[in-house]
Amino acid sequence: MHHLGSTRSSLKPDHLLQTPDTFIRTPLPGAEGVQFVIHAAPQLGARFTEMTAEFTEGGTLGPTQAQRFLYVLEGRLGLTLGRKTRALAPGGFAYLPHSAPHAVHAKTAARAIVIEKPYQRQAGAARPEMLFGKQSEVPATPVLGDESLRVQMLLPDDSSYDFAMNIMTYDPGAALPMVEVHVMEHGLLMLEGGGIYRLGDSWYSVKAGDFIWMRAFCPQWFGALGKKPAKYLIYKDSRRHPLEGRCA
Ligand code: UGY
Ligand code: MN
Repeated sequence: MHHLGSTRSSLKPDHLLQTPDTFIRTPLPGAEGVQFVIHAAPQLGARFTEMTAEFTEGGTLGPTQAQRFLYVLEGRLGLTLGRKTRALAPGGFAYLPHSAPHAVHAKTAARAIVIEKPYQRQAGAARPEMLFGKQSEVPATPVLGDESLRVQMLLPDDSSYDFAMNIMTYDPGAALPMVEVHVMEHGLLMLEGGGIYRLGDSWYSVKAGDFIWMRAFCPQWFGALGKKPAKYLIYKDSRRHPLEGRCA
């Protein structure tokens, strides 16, 4: 089926909307039986990487020097940590601090979001701990008192961690209360439902499966449309001074 050159995907200096019809898969070193869709990377201007790892049954992913966050979208993964193995099913997630020895293997064909970021140390902050969880067990809090817009914080909100991973859920018709413009950058995967995303001076219809990258200070707003809630998984860097690492 030809799309005659049309797509909802769009790349602008301050954002990327990457829709599944434009995904290109690639193998990467350190993984066997895994194809990656790279959504965000330094080549784009991002200071982290975000990809979807598509595992065949038995596929493996080795360790990384950076911090790594895994979120299972489909299928079952096993995470080997020394002699222990942890199982991750859809909605299951893991945070692995930088250089944490581990390996991932697919118990079934599986898809997972993989985020990697070089760790920014902060004087006085404790080292971040390895962490595991299930999306369904993380409490949801109304955003600024709005019960129709809820946030689940998957990582602890303390200065050991230099990024946040949140799930935001919008009931149909719910919207961000303001256009946000902030120093943090975002990587966002639409998990369910859809709506309208404002990015810079552009408005896009977006739906489950779409990926969005927002550069620091990209004006952003979302309103949910349709008959079921819209849900997205969102990365943002956090709790570090903007000049950190930039002074000699
Ligand atoms: O936490 C955030 O910055 C979030 N509210 N941004 C967003 O959803 N685009
Ligand atoms: Mn934001």
